[in-house]
Amino acid sequence: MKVAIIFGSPSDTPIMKKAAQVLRELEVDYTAQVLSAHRTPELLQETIRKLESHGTEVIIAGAGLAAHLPGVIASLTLIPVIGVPINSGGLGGMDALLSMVQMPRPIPVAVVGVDNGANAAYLACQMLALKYPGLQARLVAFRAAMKADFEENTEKVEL
Ligand code: RP5
Repeated sequence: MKVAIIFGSPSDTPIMKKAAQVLRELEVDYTAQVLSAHRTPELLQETIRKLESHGTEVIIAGAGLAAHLPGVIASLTLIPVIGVPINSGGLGGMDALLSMVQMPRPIPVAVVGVDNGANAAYLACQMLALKYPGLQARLVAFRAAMKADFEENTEKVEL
């Protein structure tokens, strides 16, 4: 099982690191690269062809500002694309969020919250868990640990 993380600029790195960390924790192989829909359009197209031939199953694409990267990727492939809208200044991430979530039919992009690289990875893992029982078991264990941790911490709350 393979996830490709693509993001539009080195300045997006801190947000996309959160996705990579979750994938590592859940033992999912991933590749990561910086590619731009407007700065390197030909290379982006070439890369998507390569990712398809290498068996990539989900793409996580992060971008800020006009944030057309996930939509352009989705137009080039049938691999599901999860967009991470990034707050790169300007409109505080609302620009990127609306750009991704407002993809015209029939080219959808699944979108997580602004700067929420971790959630993009969790969603990618849940998609892959439909096919990979080992990953499904890891997600079940992760959810159980999260619940126990939450219950333990909420018991300790004092006002
Ligand atoms: C987008 O423009 C990138 O995804 C980044 O979020 C934003 C700013 O890019 P830089 O000017 O920092 O390279 O394409």
